[in-house]
Amino acid sequence: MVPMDYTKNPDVKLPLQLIENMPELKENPFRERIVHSFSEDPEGSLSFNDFVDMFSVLSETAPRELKAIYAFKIYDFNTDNFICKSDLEQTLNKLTKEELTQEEVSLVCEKVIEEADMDGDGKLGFSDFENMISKAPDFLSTFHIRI
Ligand SMILES: [Ca+2]
Ligand SMILES: [Ca+2]
Repeated sequence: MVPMDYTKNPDVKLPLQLIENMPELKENPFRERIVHSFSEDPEGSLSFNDFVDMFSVLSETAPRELKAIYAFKIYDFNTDNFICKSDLEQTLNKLTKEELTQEEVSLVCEKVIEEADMDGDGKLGFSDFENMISKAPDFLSTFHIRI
């Protein structure tokens, strides 16, 4: 889909469906969220630059801070710039492949928020989130692409 001649700066868009099915992403439970976090349109298609950005952040050598920023965007399902209990529940359901009961998921999420919520507003802003991932580095392992 990408033309060989890139000199005229063509407007190439890669559709979400094509990207999701790439071998690097298709096993990732967050693939749709990941692609949407880098996309500038509601359909989730990526321009060539978006595509390059996505793989830079996903690469093992990307700085931790950058991964944290995108992890926050990816886990913020309703895009209100906070990670609330329902965002965490959706995250956990994906991470555990829905092996936990809803009650267990709910309890774990309450516990996570209780421990990470430094300013006590009941939800996680970015600095709360950074605090959480420093205690539970597994949250960033989503970004390890399997090749
Ligand atoms: Ca949210
Ligand atoms: Ca908070």
